[in-house]
Amino acid sequence: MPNTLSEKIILSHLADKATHLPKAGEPISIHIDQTLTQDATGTMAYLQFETMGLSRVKSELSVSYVDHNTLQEDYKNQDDHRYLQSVAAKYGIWFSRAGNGICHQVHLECFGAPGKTLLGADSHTPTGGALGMLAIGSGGLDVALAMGGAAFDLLMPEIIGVRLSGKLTGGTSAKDVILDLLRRETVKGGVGAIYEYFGEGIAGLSVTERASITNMGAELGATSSIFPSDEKTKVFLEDRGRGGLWKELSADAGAVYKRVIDIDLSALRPLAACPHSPDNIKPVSELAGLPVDQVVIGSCTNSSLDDLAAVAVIVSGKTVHPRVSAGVACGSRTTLLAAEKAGILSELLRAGFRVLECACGPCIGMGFAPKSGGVSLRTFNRNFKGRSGSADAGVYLVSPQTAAAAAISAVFTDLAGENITMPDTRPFLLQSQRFSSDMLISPLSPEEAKNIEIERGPNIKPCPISTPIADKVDLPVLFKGGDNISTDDIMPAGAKVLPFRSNIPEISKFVFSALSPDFYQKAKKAGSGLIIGGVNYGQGSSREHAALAPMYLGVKIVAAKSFARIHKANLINYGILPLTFINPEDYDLIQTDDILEFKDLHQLLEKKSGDGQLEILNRTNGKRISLVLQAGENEAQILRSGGRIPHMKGN
Ligand code: MIC
Ligand code: SF4
Repeated sequence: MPNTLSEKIILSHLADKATHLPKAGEPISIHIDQTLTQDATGTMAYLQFETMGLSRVKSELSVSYVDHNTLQEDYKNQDDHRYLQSVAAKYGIWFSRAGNGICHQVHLECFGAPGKTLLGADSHTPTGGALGMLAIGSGGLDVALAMGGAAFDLLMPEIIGVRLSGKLTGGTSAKDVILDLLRRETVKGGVGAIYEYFGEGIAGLSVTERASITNMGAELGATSSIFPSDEKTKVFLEDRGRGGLWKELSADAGAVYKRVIDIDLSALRPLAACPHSPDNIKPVSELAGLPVDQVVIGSCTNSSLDDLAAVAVIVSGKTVHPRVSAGVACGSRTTLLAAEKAGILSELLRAGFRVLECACGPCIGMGFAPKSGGVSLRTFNRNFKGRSGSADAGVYLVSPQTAAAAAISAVFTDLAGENITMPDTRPFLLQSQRFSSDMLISPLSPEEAKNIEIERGPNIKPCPISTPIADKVDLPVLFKGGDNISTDDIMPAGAKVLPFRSNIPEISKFVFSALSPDFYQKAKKAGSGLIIGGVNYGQGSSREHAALAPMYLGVKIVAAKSFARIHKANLINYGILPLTFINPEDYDLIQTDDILEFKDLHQLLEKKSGDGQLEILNRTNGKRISLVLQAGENEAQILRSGGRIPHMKGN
């Protein structure tokens, strides 16, 4: 039976060696070769790993990156970095120092390998799919378990084929491919799916262009995205001194996809994701002339050397418009060094770009916020309301080319059809590769690691543990949200909140702070409660704090029309029941502050062999509502124990 590339990698990594391919939607467990964490999710992940009592990680390769919390307004960020560095030294983990770059870019450059599985505590981990690896984002606890040697549980994804034909034309870029897909598929179109790219059009895309596409597959809600490993992959790996890892990988001839989406690259035109969602897509031609206040190049989506080169070519000899504030945050230090050698960096500086450090920076609201009510064009992947740091700013997600044109003209400018001649950047990249390992600290030998003391600053607090839910509970509705509530809505990021990522009692004060400023007080007063959501509840980031902090505040249940994959797994890991409305219109029968009565919950969680259905009563209006627990038997047991950690302790 011919298989897709994703199926082949899954088959070779199934924990229970099966000869047949699992059906889409069936629970599967896969062996994880590599893991990654970043500093904002890593502290909790390693606190959990420490409790496992192992002397060393069991994964083939694990890397701990520092790229999110690098503002260091006070001791907190640095304390976290030191904690992470000492944990890496103690447990056999690579450590990428602050300033070395964004986890996904550095991992692509230094560690990613075709055919491997990668589990990362960051939703954009699928960036690695550009190298033909199966890279999946998850909560930190799942990564901790994978470092401990456990297989990763997920539902067998549907494999959606994306057939690329033709060639990108002047003014368009790989970013427009993924924006076009977001236009067609929406932010929930990929839940439970892997997007697998094939067709003659892929040969024209470099690995870093492919990485812009696989990176932003996260915005489709997809489990992952993947490209074949071909000649372009070989060149990429050889240029980085890792050619020995290359192997050719693609789908078998005649492989069957759930469905196939056709994209003709030659027909694409520049696109923009308009405020406040990555799937709110418009052609740049429709926005042409709209004034722009800020332009930022960077993030894990678009900060390769060729992205910077495209910007430099467009702004060459010109100056950033006086009405525009322009910045560039390079994805990796090696790329920045290459940009310096190629004269790209000096061209950007000359034009008036402000050079930020090689980190997530403005993408996660860590500085460089736009002006009030400003229009910001960013080459990033997310534009949720308020994420930039200015609540009323309008953030548009665009290609480096579109961003560069706006930087000099101060208006949206459609570059479709423009002849942009790109320089050959490869020699400069090759010159800089020898620096790539300078800021990576390799794992210590088990002997050396024995003497390492973990450094624990005062802001690092233990991970709280939840208690099992009672059989019968009356819960007040603490918050009711609409469709596509993001984890940024639930647990905001930004310079003010991120320093508390290793301190759940403190960070919990910010839960729903933008949408429901009194949430914290209300939850504290009630002692326990539930949240109501619409479709795709918990979309966006992998931050388990969006489950952990509500759990800490007593949230026992989230009832929604549907859930985003990673957030649902995080809810289960922390003992919060994710229940789905059987009739979506029942959502209208519940309002904030209503009291809902839940009965026979233990039966629901113990039997689970049943259909998982539950009828509840809204005591405030007397209406009955039907909900279902869509979870496997193992997940139901985890919930019965009050979460994964108490479950493991119980076993
Ligand atoms: C994001 O882009 O939202 C983040 C910040 O990288 C998150 C991780 C986090 O919240 O720490 C993600 O994408 O998972
Ligand atoms: Fe960092 Fe932004 Fe990428 Fe998240 S999306 S990893 S915050 S650059």
